[in-house]
This record gives sequence, C-alpha cells and structure tokens, in this order.
Amino acid sequence: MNSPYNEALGATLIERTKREQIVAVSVTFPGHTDDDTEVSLDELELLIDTAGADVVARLVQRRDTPDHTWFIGKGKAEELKEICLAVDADTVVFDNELSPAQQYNLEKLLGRTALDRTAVILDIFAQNAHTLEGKAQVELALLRYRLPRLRRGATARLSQQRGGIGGRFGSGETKLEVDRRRIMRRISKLETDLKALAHNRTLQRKGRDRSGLAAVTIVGYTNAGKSTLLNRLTHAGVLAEDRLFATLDPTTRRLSLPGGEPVLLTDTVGFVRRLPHGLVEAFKSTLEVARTADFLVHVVDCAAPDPDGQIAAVREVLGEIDAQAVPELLVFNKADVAADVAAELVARHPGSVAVSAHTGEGVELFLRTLADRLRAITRVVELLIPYERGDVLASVHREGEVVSTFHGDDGVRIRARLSDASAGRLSEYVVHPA
Ligand SMILES: Nc1nc2c(ncn2[C@@H]2O[C@H](COP(=O)(O)OP(=O)(O)OP(=O)(O)O)[C@@H](O)[C@H]2O)c(=O)[nH]1
Ligand SMILES: [Mg+2]
Repeated sequence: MNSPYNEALGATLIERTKREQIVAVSVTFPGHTDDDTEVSLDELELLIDTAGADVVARLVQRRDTPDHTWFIGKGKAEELKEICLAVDADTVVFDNELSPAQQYNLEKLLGRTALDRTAVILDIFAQNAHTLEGKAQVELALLRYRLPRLRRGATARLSQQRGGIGGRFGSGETKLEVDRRRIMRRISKLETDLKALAHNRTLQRKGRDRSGLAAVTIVGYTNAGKSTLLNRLTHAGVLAEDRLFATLDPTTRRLSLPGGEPVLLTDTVGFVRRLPHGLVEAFKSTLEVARTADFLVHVVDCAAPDPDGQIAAVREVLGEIDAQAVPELLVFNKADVAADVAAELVARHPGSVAVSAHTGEGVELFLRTLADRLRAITRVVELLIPYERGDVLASVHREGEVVSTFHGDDGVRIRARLSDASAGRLSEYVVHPA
C-alpha cells in the first residue's frame, strides 16, 4: 500500500497501526482489599502493554462470589458494554480467571472479545519464546487453554478485528470436531517431544553433576533484575529489558566465587502473581532448574510497589514446582533507586543482602554471602581411599576442600568438606559421615 501524500502538510504520512484498545475489569472478593485489586490491575496493565495493547478504561466491582454467567453482575456487565462503546474498545480483559462459558457469554453480550489474565500472559510467553523447547512449552499451554474454548461456528460473531490479543485468544468459531481432534493430536505430539527434550536435559544434568559444581539458580518475580545480575556476574550477554517475561529460556554460566570455588549459575523464567497453572505445568522442564538446584538466589525488586507480595508470589510458585525446600538467599535488587526500601527489607529479612545489579553496588558482599551459605550446606566427611584409587583421591581434591590427610596401612584416610551430591557419589569410600 502506498503511503498517502498529504497536500496541506506537504508530507507523506506513514500510517500508524492502532494498538488494540482494552478495557480492564477486576472483582474484589472478600479477604482482599481495594488496594490489592488496584495493585493487581496496575500489573495487568503492564502485562497488556507488554503484549502490545493499551488499557483505555478500568472497571472494578466488589462481590462475594463470581456470577455464574458473567463473572461480574448482570448490571455491571451492561455497564461494561456501555463503557466499551464509549471508548471504542476492541477487547475486554478480566484480571480474574474466566471459565470458557463466562468468556463466551460475555463476548455475546459485549460484541467484542473477552479475555482473562491467563490469556495475556500466554500471549507474552508466545511472543518471547525462542528455543525449540520454549516454543513447544508455550504452544502446549496455548492449545490446552484453547481446547475447552472451541465453539461451533454458527453464532453470529463479533464485529471486529481479528488481530491483537483478542484475535489470538477470543473463543473462535471452528469446524468443531475436526479442530478438536487436530488440537488433541498436536497436544499429544508436543507432550512426547517435550518428554524427549526433558530426558536430554536430565542427561545433561547428570553430566554436570559429575563435574561436582554446585548448581545455583536465580529465581524471582518477573523484571526483578535476574538477567541483569547474571550479566553483571558472568558477562553472559543475556537480554535484560524493562519488559515482563523478557527471559523464558534458561541460561547457565560458570561463576567463580570469592575463595575460588566455581559454581554453575542459571538465569531462568520469572514468576508473576496468579501465574496460570497450565503454564507452570507446561514449563515444568524449564522450571526443573529451580527444583534441582543446590541453592536458589531469590532476586527481589525493591522499587516494585509491593516487594513482600512479590516474594510471597514467588514462593507460591516454588511450592507448586516442589522447590520450596531448596535453600534460598534473598537478594534485594535495584538498591540504587530504592536505597531506603532495600535497607528496610534487609533489616526485616535476616541473612539477606541488598545489591544493585545495575551499578554493582553490594555485589561483592552478595558473592561472599553466597559462598558462605554454600559452604554451610556442605559437610565434612571422612573417607578411606585405597592407594590404587588415585582417580578417587583426585576427585575428592577437585570437588571438595581437604581438611586433613593420613596415610594408613589400608589406604589414604582423608577428612574433606564435600557437597551432599559429592558425598553421595563417593559414599562407598565414606567411613565416617560427620
Ligand atoms: N535501577 C536499576 N535497574 C535495574 C537493576 N537491575 C535491573 N534493572 C532493570 O530492570 C529491568 C529488568 O531487568 P532484567 O534483568 O531483564 O529482569 P529479569 O528479572 O531478568 O526479568 P524477566 O526476564 O523479564 O523476568 C531492566 O530494565 C533492567 O535494566 C538495578 O539494580 N537497578
Ligand atoms: Mg530475565
């Protein structure tokens, strides 16, 4: 298409594509305050912006329970329709999870696409997945989301645009049975592929375990500065951006701690409040790096509106993936822009540290603390190694810190500080676990 030349301005106008206009809706249920709702809506607005659309109006309601048909009350739904017309919205997005039926009923009433927070998060993930595994995981989550939302094509449908988040996620009209079967086949293919990829990852991890290095995984809320911290420490060159879910695929780098012992440091996908369960499920193999880590570095953004809420949300997801027992060091980041908050948080969370991944401030203390904490999760064991097993002796020296050596009749008696993993591997030589 040729760009139109505007005579009056004497210029060729570049057509601007209009961003999708969205009305955001949320319901406050008992046990939550209006403030909670606003914080969550602010975050939804960020998520929507990241997905490439604009929130042009917000609507909130207080209810005891969701309405079965509309989620909000019937009167409120009518009000929502008026607002959509007034602001010429393309799509409405609920901050709460809609059932397929509620989504469909709302779309019929409003004459435009109705979505929930889950769809927006899925959409961002879909845009940010780059590796084979990341893409397969996202596609799996998308299809599982879409399957119960397929509708027969008879209903007269929505005026509108088919682009944007709305176009990608609205309940679509389809040749129902054909599509359902096709989607189910694709889901089982993706499940098989992902299992194979996860198996490869396990093999890689076994190889890594043999290296004897402690595995440290950086976890935290999305946009907390995890990738920036990895970059600062290892010059990994990972994409770090003021954008939610910039990282989906894990990156591992070797890092030498003060005192010399190297560890493997991994940066991975961030978490968010109400991270859709289906997504956690689909990202299981990516999230393994948190569950199987020897240690977690939990990065928290001090400049965020509610750091404690973010810590709680991260811990909730860690619980969901069975990683709650992995020892954790809380690292309060962005201290350069929120020094007071950082100091207050460190005071309230014993053993935590404050850093700025951006300026490097506090990073040395963080590394020393990490080295100390890692040392504390190692233990001193006594081993008896036959003289002919020079290879075993060498691996004790490589993997641990030798405390004392005694040459006896039956072999070398060694006391060494070893990680649980190394001690386990060498268990046949262990004579005295301390
Ligand atoms: N002022 C300041 N900004 C920071 C600091 N660390 C990170 N940032 C900024 O915060 C934004 C997010 O940083 P990332 O490192 O991408 O955050 P992340 O936790 O990896 O985020 P996701 O991968 O999207 O979950 C970027 O704009 C960074 O420049 C810091 O210490 N101070
Ligand atoms: Mg990142």
